[in-house]
Amino acid sequence: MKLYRLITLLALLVMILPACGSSQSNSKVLNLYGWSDYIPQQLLDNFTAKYGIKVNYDTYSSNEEMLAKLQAGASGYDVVIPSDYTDAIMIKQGMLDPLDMTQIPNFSNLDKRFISRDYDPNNQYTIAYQWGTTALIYDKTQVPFEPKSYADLWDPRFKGRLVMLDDEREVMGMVLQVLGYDRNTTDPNQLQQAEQKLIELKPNILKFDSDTPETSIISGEAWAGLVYNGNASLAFASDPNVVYICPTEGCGIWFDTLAIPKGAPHKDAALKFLNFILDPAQSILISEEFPYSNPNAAALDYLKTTDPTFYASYMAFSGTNPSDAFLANAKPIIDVGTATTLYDSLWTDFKAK
Ligand code: N2P
Repeated sequence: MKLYRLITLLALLVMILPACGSSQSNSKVLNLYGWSDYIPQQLLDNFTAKYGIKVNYDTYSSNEEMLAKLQAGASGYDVVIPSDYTDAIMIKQGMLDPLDMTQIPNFSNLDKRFISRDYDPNNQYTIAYQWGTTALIYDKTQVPFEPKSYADLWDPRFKGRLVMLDDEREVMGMVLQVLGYDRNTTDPNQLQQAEQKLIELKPNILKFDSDTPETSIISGEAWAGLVYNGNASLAFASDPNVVYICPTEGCGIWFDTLAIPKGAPHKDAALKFLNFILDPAQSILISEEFPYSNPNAAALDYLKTTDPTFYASYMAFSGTNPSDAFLANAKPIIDVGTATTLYDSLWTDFKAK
């Protein structure tokens, strides 16, 4: 009799459990919140064609914008694309859901250099999306002299000719390096000096643009600036006179990731999407349209055979395939804890001036 009851109970559970999780097991929608100009529409269309899951893609232009929106209570997103230091913040604040790695077998396609990094040591919450550097770009046919350091950007001959990322940590980090300080300093005095130094750069700044700064270089309006590697790669693809260097002070290095925010309504779709993105044939679509550095080793192998011309240019350019010498001087942004609010307020103050 007891055994009979147990069997009945188990049978009931088997019937009920899938029903409880129905929105979790067969979702028809995926709400993606990611950087702008970063995920090819073709990849999203391929995902929809394969799984019948429609993708809504909302974009942001900085980690801070994404974080502020989620902290203000925006819910409903299934996948976000934070950078390393923002992962650290989100993990600390309990904003991400642990990943069920059994659902992401393509994780093994990643180059070992991009797993188990310090911001998420066991890849409990994140997988690598793209990586890259933040460094100095210039058009050698436009610049009045050959820039070698960030300090050169203050030269008055650059008046109105610089394009800068609208990225508070990268720009403040750059100025701190020019002053000889750590790009992740938490010292209020050093940070204040950085704001002053940044104010002195203002006459040279044509515009702040984190989405498509390469367009200002390509049009010739801007001659130099601070951009992400993918922007430099796009500029170089359209104008081979574009140079991208890690200057004497050093440059930035970053690792962008895919993660699932806590409370994501379509977690099943999110896991499918994470695995799909790591498929080599999908992953190379990213490199071809947005040439950052790709952490997917299997995808780069695939690219070598399917698109050898593009592969050769990917390997030859410092933006997509930085040399050891380039990387030797590259330092990441890290979470500065409570000093974040100081960075925020100095940046806001500077932008308002
Ligand atoms: C894409 C920006 C890449 C993010 N538009 C750099 N971390």
